[in-house]
Parts: sequence; structure tokens; C-alpha cells
Amino acid sequence: QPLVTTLPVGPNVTCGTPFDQETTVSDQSTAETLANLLKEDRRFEPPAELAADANVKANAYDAAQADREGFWAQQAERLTWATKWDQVLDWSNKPFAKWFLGGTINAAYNCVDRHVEAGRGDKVAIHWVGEPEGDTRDITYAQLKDEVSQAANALTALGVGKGDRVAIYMPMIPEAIVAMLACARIGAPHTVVFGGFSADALASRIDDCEAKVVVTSDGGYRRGAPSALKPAVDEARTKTDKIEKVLVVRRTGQDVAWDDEVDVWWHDAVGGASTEHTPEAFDAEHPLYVMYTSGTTGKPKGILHTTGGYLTGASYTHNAVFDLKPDTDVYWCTADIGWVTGHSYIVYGPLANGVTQVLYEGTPDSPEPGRWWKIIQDYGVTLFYTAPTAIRSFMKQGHEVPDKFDMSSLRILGSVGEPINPEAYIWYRHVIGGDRTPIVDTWWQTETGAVMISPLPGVTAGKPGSAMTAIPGIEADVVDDEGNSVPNGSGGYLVITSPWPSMLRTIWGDDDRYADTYWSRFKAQGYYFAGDGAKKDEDGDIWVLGRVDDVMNVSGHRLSTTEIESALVSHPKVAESAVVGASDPDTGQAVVAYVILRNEAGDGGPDIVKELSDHVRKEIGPIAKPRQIMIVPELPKTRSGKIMRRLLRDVAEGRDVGDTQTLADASIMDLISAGQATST
Ligand code: 6R9
Repeated sequence: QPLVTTLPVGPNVTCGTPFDQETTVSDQSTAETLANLLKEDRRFEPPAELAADANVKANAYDAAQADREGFWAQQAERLTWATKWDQVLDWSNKPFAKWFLGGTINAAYNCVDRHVEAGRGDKVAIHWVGEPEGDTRDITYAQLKDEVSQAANALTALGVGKGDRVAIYMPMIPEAIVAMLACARIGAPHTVVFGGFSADALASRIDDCEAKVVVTSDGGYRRGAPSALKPAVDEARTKTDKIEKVLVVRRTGQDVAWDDEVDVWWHDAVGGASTEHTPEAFDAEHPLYVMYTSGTTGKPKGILHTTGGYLTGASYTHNAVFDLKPDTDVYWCTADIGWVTGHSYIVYGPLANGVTQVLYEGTPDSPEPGRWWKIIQDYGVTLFYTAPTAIRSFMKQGHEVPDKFDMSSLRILGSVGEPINPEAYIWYRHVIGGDRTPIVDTWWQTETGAVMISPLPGVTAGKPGSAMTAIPGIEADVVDDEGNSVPNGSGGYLVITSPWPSMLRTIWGDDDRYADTYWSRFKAQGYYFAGDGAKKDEDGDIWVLGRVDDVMNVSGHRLSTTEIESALVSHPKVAESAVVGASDPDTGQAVVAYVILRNEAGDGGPDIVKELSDHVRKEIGPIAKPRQIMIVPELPKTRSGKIMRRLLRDVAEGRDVGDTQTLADASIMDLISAGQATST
């Protein structure tokens, strides 16, 4: 079946209208659209060899459905428990779940010690690659165990006890992982704050979860130069009085201000500590970490994950989705540990599974544009996990850069963070994966803790742009306003219909906000509301369309920003685009597109705006034609790489651009506002 690119919704009809109402869009464009979409109707079957030897086969879906709790109990057996649970799930106090009741476990023991005890101490856990060339370190599981034990002893000596919160504000160096595991080992929930966040953002998070110790470093390397971190912690200390001690790793050797009462060098405190440390077993529901994420209001939400269920989810999904073969695979996830992807798919999932992985400190194109591909070549990376925004920026540079490297070791490619447009998917598969590698487009959230919807590389015939179906053990659906499952061919809201082990347990300190944000929208059904729009295609496969606030309603037609962006990016002159719905007196909302051209397209020529507008009309239909197209040099992104559509909407609607605190480079907004003046 062709991919349906416009949600089939007619005037005055909300989500969930059956596909046959598409007939309300009755002009020549429908035929045109379908013709174009047929071109996109590609499927990629799993390679036969991979399918034959896959960790998870097709029968897992039915088995999990037949006995969901039994299935999860089986997955929990991947871990080593000090005491086995006596009840898998307690869902009597909805929406507050408890998993593996009565079980006790230590997450750090599972990520480190047990591999050493099993005779794999000499196996490399981390191939660390610093940004300065040649600055590398290989760390075995035995060495990791010693360092984590030392750090656990050092944190204890600094007064950190079970239940105390520790903030971690670090570059991508091994000590960041050591610090996280040391916290887990002593039962002190960590809150990792991305190193790109400002002192204000750091202070407000520390304040909210009352972290008494901060682990940081003097700095890290970014774009060929040392960039400082410690000064932001010093500044944060002027904004919150919660911080008692600051543990500082010396990474760059740059000068740092020093307060003898508070600051402690890592190499003194950790370096001087004993490598003997006995991990304590904690209750399965003991808090493991708090990860802050932005919500619809200004105040970030502290998403709480607990120990047993979270680790079960991270370990199982990492094994299933990447078809992990721990003895032979070399895994690399390019996320920063400051985001949930770094937590679940650099630290907890991969280390619980005992893999060898690459950890890279710096920027993708430093000192040269092919740095990432060189790392894949040098370390023989087999499993690679990154984000569409990175893929699109590599597309901009052209395939000549990756073509210079031997990446034949790769066997599976992953994508996460936003919908991957078919153009990027095809480029990723072809240029990076040599047309051999399945792509797993993994949909999940900080809140879900682990992947929820994804192809399975040995089972699923992937469709470019679709996250496909919920993985075994997870039950997801697309529902209409009333919470009814929509028929195939229709769009609606993405929900998860039953609890899962790695689900968030609450928002730190705010149970009401937790219940309200995620469980009130479909309270009658008891569904988790993800905040994303999605559609089911004619096969019932799921296409995630983006946040529901990014879904536009133009003249009663529901359009996805992602779909129009995807259409724009499929034009040969376009490198990247962002689309927003701006309020419009005639049509309710109107489509406004911001476009970055490819280098080789120059300024695009005199008719570029018309050309692109016609292209969107041709790809999707006249309804999707942008009211305005602005050619811009950059797009405003959060530090995790998500396009800040709110700011673009402000520009499109002629408002002052408000708070840009989480913007990676605030000067971009000036460029865009200036660009608007010349292109409208
Ligand atoms: C893991 C992570 C969550 C939001 C989520 C959705 C978007 C993530 C996606 C995707 C389409 C995918 N998202 N993965 N959309 N396809 N494969 O990114 O967590 O930072 O909390 O973001 O990201 O909109 O709701 P988080």
C-alpha cells in the first residue's frame, strides 16, 4: 500500500476519520500525490543471514501478547538479582506502577561486576575516543569495575548516601559513565545535566531535585578547542544553596577557580580510594535516576526511573532491537550521556549486556568532516545508532566524505529522536550502510525509558519513514479523540495501552503533574498518552508524525510538519527544512517553511521559492503548499538537536522571539529574523 502522506481528515473532522473521507480532497492533485507516493513505496526485507540467526524472531510478538507479564519476567532473567521478585507487576494504584515487587538488585553490579565474575574482565567495555586525534583510552570491564568501586567509595566519603541525589555535568569522557554507575552502586539517584546547558538550567535542575554533590570536569574538547564546564557549576552555586561538594575531573588542564571548602579533585578523591567496594542490593523500585525533559510549560519535568524494571527494559530492547551479539559486535551510539538515549543505550542497556562500545567525546566533523566514518572504520563498528538531524547534516556535505572510508563492518543502523524522513533513511542505508544494513527507526521517549516502537532487524521488512510496530511486550495504538482505535489508513494520537517495566514512575516531586500530563487524556481507557500524533497505514504499521502541537490544521485539513519537511527535503536543492503552522485569518493555520539549501545549490536561483512551493504541491497536494518559504542559513535547535518550532512560529507570526535558553546557538534567531526580512 502506498504511504498516505496527508492525514485523511476533511473539514470539521478531527483525528481518526476513516481513510475514505480523503475523497473530500477532490482535485487532480490526489492522483498526482498517489503517483508520487508509489515511488516511495519501498520495503527492505531483512538480510537472510541476519534473519536466520536473529535474537528475536517473528513468533515473539504472539508469545509476548499471550502472557505479557510472563514475557517480562523472562526478560528480567537477563539480569542478576540478589533476591528474586515475588510479583511481576502491581498496577492496582494506577497510574503508579510497581514492577518486580520484592526483588532486589544492584544496577552497577549488573553493568560491571557480573561480567568480570563471568571471566570477561579483560574484554574492552569502552573504546574511548577523545576529540584531539590520538587521544584514546581502552577500558576493560575489570578496569571499569575498579574505577566504579573507587568512585563509589569517594562519593560515600563525600557524604553521599542511599537516596541522596547527585548531579553530573560532564563532557563525553569515561568518568561520566563511571560517575553514573558509582551513584547507582550506592543507591544515589543521579541527574545528568547535558554539558551544553547553561548555569541557570543546571541550577534549576539541582534545586528541583536537591542534589548535594555535583560531579563535573574543568572542561572538554569541542570543535578542536577546550571548552570550560566548571565555571558554570561555580555560577550555579550562586543560584542554588543545595550544593555541598563539587567533584572535578581534570580533563583539559585549563585554569579553574577553586574553593577549598567545596571543590575536590577527582584524581585525589577517586584516585586515592580503594578499589574494593561491595555493592548493596536495592529494592527493584529504588530510584535510579531523574532525567529532566521539557514539557509544554516552561518548567522542565524531572522524569523518574527506578531500578529493576528500567534495567530490564534497557537490556532487553538493546538486545532485541540491535540483534546484539555481545561476543562479536562493536556498538556505537553517538548520543550524549546528557540525554535519555545516552542513559539507556550507552550506559545501562549496553553495559548490562556486556558489549564493547565506542564512546566519542567531540563534534562529528572535528578535525575533519569524515571523523565519525573514520571511527567506524578504525574500530570496526557493527551497530551504529544516531539521529536523523545528524544524518541530514552529513547529507549536506555529500556522499564523497563517507565514501572514502571502509564501513563494511556495519550490520545494523539505528535512528532515534525524531521521525526520519524517507530521503534521509535512503541516504543512510545506501551511503553509510552500503545497502546491506537494516535500519531500525526507534520511537521512544525520556518517559518510556526504552524503545517502544521499532522494526526488528531480523523480522521486519522496513518502510522508510515508519517506526513500524510496537516491539514484543509493548502494546501501542493510534486512537481518536475519544480513545477509540482508528482503522488502518487513519491518523490520531499515539498511546501505549498497557504498562511496561521501564515506564517513568512519576515526575520528581509532582505526582499530580505526572497523572495529569500522561494519564488524564485517555483516563477512561487507562492509556499512556505520548503527546505524539501518528497514523496507521493500510498494513497497520505506525508512522509517527511528531508532537501533536506540531500538527497543523489548515482549512480543516490536518497536516504534519514532518510530512511537508520531508517533501521539501526530497527536492535536490534542499538540505534541511522546518515547517510550522502559523495562525492565518483565512485558513486557521497556514504552512510556513524555513529551508536550508545544499551548498552546491548556491542561492537556489531567482525562482527558488516558487520552485519549492510547486514541489510541495506536487509531492503532497495544494493544501500543503506553504504560504511562505524562507531561505535561511541555519535552523534553531535545542542542544539535543530538535528543531525549536516554537521560535519559528513566533517569527512566522511576527512575535518577538521569547526565551531562547535551551537554544544551542542563540545568534541563529537573529540570522533567521534577518532572513525573513529579505525573503517575504
Ligand atoms: C528518545 C528520545 C521524545 C520525542 C517523541 C517524538 C520524538 C523520538 C522518534 C521520534 C519519530 C522516532 N521521537 N524518536 N519521532 N520517530 N523514531 O528522543 O527521547 O528526547 O524524550 O524525545 O522525540 O516526538 O515524543 P526524547
